[in-house]
Amino acid sequence: MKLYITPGSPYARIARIVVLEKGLQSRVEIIAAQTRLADSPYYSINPSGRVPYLIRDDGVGLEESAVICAYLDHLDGNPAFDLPGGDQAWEARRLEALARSMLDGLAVWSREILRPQNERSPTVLQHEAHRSGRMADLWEAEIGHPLMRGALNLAQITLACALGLDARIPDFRWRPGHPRLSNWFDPIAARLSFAATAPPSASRVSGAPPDNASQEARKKRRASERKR
Ligand SMILES: N[C@@H](CCC(=O)N[C@@H](CS)C(=O)NCC(=O)O)C(=O)O
Repeated sequence: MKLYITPGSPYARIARIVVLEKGLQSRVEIIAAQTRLADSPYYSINPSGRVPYLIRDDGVGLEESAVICAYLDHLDGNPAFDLPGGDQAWEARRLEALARSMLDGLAVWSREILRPQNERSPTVLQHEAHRSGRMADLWEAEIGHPLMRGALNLAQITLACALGLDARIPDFRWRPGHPRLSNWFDPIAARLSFAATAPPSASRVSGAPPDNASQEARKKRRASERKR
């Protein structure tokens, strides 16, 4: 199978984490796709141009991280990430939807800061910054839920991938004021599957326009190097 990803995509990261958690590394080849590029050769593989995208062994392609994760999880006939039984299923759905809602907002924010500075919308940036603050408050209250504490599930993976976007969004500083969320995140981020899929920081993203602050810092560094 082939799993198309980009190193910074949190949705692709969710699928990559499932590959590692399920021990599917030898069956799934991870391929970096070129997204958001006019005439990218990737569009002939996946016309939507989005990642993650899984090409199964029978050649059929699957979109959507949730669908891909469910498919990968069921390959061995022993799924680890299915919904729990009874009323807990609704709780699991509710929590996963909340995590995805936070992630969706952060994905918009991270996309916006990758645009050239003169194309970034201050309205969008502010809207997403405020949304992320409200969602961090909400999760500070929800993080004690038993489903967020027990065996790894998709709500936990999705929330951790959302919080991990602080590597890509310098202004997404969710830790202050959220000690319970912070304590929850650290051990999950230390898991092998999370550490191995951590996104590159925003400044290392190829083609990412440097923001004013880092441009200023770079100018100062060059000036002081010239003086030496
Ligand atoms: N709902 C989708 C979202 C996938 C998505 O938006 N992926 C982004 C990367 S984070 C993408 O491929 N963007 C490229 C584009 O929009 O052309 C999922 O869960 O897989």
